[in-house]
Amino acid sequence: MSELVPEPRPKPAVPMKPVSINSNLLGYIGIDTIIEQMRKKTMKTGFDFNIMVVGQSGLGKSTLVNTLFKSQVSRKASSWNREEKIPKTVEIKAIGHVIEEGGVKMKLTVIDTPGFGDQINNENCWEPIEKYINEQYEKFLKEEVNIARKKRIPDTRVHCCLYFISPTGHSLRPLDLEFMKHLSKVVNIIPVIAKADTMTLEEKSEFKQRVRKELEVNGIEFYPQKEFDEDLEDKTENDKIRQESMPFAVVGSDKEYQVNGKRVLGRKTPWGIIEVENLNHCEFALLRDFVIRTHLQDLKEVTHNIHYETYRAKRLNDNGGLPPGEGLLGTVLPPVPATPCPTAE
Ligand SMILES: Nc1nc2c(ncn2[C@@H]2O[C@H](COP(=O)(O)OP(=O)(O)O)[C@@H](O)[C@H]2O)c(=O)[nH]1
Ligand SMILES: [Mg+2]
Repeated sequence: MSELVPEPRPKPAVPMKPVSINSNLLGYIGIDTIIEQMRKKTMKTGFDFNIMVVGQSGLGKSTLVNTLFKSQVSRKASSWNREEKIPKTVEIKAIGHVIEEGGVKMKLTVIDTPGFGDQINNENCWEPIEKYINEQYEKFLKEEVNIARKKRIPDTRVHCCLYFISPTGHSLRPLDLEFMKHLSKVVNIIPVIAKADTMTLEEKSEFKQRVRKELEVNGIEFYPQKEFDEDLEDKTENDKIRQESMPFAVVGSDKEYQVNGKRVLGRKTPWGIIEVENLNHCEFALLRDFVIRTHLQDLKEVTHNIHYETYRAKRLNDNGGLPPGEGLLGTVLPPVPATPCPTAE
């Protein structure tokens, strides 16, 4: 009997080291080059990422949008130069910006919303926000069921919703609880404590603890949701975030000051400058890193696989299994395949 000799394999375009003993024995297949292939694809096409800011009027939502665009996220994007005073936000408004780093393009869109809770009757005041979120799912679904569907569907779905909490030091308002309860069913909610510079360190730490407790008691699932931890590593990492970091206490500003010879984003007070991106001063940089550096892909996946999927299933059920759209009823259409979450769109 002749000995089994592994066939010579074509040399991979990107040589990578075999990772396990098994692959050593069988010869190198090149499965691990998928990472490089995905990287190249993402570099070519780029990706969309959409953040929404929601909360009571005057909590600094519009300021934080500017902070995000002016901070290190987009220093590389030279065209951002919004110096004018922020007007009161009166409608839902999306501000988009293409940011490029290391050859990868991200189209970051921040959706600014008008404050709520100012009216005498605040009943159902989450409806316009929920409507906007669902409209984006509907747009995506319509594109998906289209016979001649685009190779890459533009993604306007809200991947993460920053919910601004007033720095009262007291309990959450019933309206906050109601609002988050409704929204957490349709979108990834990340609670943040606004204007953290108005609290002392002790107040901040106590308030963070209290908010966590109240969210738990009221059964509000914020992101990263426990039930979607995929393995022990996820669980350990996310437990720490859920039990210690949340809700991030942030400070926003779009003004720059000179500190130790460096220009920094900050708020000038009679006692000194609060540096927005300094971790000793507030948790803005922590929040930004959490959303962009460590959890961006997961936020996109949970949006696609959980929130969008729930919407899609409900929509198709309501329509007797047929894709949505009045004109489509009664027409023979191909089945709607569930698309995998686009890693490299
Ligand atoms: N102390 C403090 N004031 C802030 C902060 N962020 C924004 N502001 C101020 O709060 C006011 C309302 O801000 P704005 O961004 O329009 O709030 P929005 O209604 O939530 O969009 C403005 O005067 C801001 O300068 C912050 O982090 N700390
Ligand atoms: Mg505003």
